[in-house]
Amino acid sequence: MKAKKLTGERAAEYIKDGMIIGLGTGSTAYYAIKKVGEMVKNGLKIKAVPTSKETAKLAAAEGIELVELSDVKSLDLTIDGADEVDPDFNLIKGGGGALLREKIVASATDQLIIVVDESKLVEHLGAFPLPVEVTPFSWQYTQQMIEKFSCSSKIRKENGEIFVTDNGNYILDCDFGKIEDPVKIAVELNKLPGVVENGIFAEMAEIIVVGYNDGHIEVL
Ligand code: ABF
Repeated sequence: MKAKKLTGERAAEYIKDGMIIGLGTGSTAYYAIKKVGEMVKNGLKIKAVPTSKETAKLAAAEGIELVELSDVKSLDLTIDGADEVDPDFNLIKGGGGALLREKIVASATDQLIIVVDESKLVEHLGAFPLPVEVTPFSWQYTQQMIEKFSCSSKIRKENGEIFVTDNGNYILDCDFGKIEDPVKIAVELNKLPGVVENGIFAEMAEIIVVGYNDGHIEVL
């Protein structure tokens, strides 16, 4: 918990007056949002695009002014979490179910800052099952197509029911084992008609802020 808090707060230091920023989703991004709320109360003038309904609610409660991505040309920076980070800063995201809006916001941002605790740093992506957002229509057929890429997959459930994303879609959590070529898999998956988006964020992150359990922070 301490590592997440220190990491989220350290990332918020990159935010300057007048910026338009993206706000991520997850328990580490939570601390960044709380810190931004404190900075806004102390006079910081920013606008923010949330990456989930949950983040929108939290940010609004902190007094952060929210805008639609379509109302701004681009974002100066986005602070978001991740489930895995490899040495090339490729990410697996989507454990929180917000990957589609997170990737749209990340693609519109000049500087993507990822906040993680040390447990998220990996040599190769893949130990964490890759979340893939699919349309409810024909999701079992889409699942069969995805599994042709030598993976096993499970439909994500919450309280026994199929989990529905903020966008009304489903998520398949796909176990590829060690992912040797994340860029290739990300491209191939998105060619499948029933796939909306996948949780590989390849070559998008600029800065990784890592929090360690002993309390120290590293900026990669
Ligand atoms: C979010 O952060 C998701 O993409 C990811 O699943 C989640 C993980 O964050 P944390 O471990 O900080 O809750 O952006």
